[in-house]
Amino acid sequence: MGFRPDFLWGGATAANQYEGAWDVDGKGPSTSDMCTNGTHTQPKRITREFEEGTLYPSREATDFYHHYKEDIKLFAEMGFKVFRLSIAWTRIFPTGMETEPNEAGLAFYDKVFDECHKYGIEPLVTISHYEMPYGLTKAYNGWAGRECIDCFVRYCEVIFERYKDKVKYWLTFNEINAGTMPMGNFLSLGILNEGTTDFTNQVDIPQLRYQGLHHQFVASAKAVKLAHEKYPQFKMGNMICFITSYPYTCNPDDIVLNQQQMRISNWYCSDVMVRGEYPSYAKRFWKENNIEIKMEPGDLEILKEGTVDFYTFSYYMSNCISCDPTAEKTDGNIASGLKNPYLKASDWGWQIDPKGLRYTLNEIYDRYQIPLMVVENGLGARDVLEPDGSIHDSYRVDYLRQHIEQMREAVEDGVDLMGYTPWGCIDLVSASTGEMAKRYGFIYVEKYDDGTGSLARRKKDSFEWYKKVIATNGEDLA
Ligand code: BGP
Repeated sequence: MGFRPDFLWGGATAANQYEGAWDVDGKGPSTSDMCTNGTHTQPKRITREFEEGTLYPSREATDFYHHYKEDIKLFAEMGFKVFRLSIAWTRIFPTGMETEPNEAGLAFYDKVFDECHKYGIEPLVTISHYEMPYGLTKAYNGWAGRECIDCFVRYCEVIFERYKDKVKYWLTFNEINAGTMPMGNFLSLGILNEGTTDFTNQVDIPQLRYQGLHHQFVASAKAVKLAHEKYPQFKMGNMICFITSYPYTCNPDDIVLNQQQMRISNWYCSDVMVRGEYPSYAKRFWKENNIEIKMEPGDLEILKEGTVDFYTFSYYMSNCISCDPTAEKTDGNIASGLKNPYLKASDWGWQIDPKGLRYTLNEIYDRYQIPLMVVENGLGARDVLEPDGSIHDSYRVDYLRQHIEQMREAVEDGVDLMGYTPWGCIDLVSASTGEMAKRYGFIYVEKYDDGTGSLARRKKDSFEWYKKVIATNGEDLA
């Protein structure tokens, strides 16, 4: 027993947090380019126009655009079998509405994929990871507009055809279920309602969010169907931000409340994408929340025809759900939850729960029985760059070790697990706060919250550790 011999060890990144070069070679502004930086306590802002003198961390990020050769070489040195990255939609279609793609943008990813293959690294591509053309926000209020479906499908047609011999694994939308949470408005759906300024406190119209999600489901299913018909070698996946929650007590009210929470925030999207239809509980949820999904003839058929081949998810933390309004709260990934007295939390209040990963893998596999992949996991922490250039991140090694141990338990429980790509394998900008100080990487990048830094890369202690983990296929975690 143990991880399968062809287990896909690697790391994960996203264009909007890593690439930089936000206006280079014809790239258009994306939704993430409109976000300022923030901190744990000071929310980042969404600006409608660029403000002179304001720092936009995605603009330069950690500049993969000009460092891709160096970075992929370092990934290869760790022994990566797979590298998860996303394509910036705005490099290919700067406003999202062009009919012809931007050749310079396409050429960049050709070089990146060629570089990966040089080292035998398989790219795993997220088609839209927390960014879309800001032009689509201005024109249609993002995914609230049905027009985005055709724009997305056109984008997929172009990249599928261009990279058909270079990319086999594709994920349509990063953490698509972010759209079930208010923060997902701009982050994941490009919806910017009148009055929104703060990223963490957006003006929320659930009707628009769930309608936007419907459009994403249809767009995703169309892309999957196209891939299956034209490119049988492709493997198409969904991607869910899995926020495992537990009932705070055995009070049946807590149990039922938690079931509802798990359904809407975790299962709703994957039930559609894996089973090809809305779940039985959707109708009541829509009714009780005054949501009316407008569908066009053929939508339900498309959902049926475009189901994914494998299920991927991010897992960082868990939280608790209670009907007691006085229960103590804590922060978390995209949404906050209740404090679990049995768990410790990161400096950003995300509760660390390795066993929750085993539990989650089993729950997902029981439900769908298709191959799974953990495409994000990791510890956001403040690293210290020592005067001699070393970074001693034993806390990160502890976190990852405990999660890999629990993945192995899940494999022994019978879960079909394809691979593991820890988040931010090289330091990049935080999605929730826009900070550089919240680091996840095996590789440190000299870039700081005030926008300064040489962008030099340095190996952290976790680099050598992860290299050994991969070399032993997860046997040696010491
Ligand atoms: C996930 C996102 C990533 C990423 C990660 C860590 O939700 O898919 O884009 O950034 O979380 O979150 P943060 O950067 O907020 O620490």
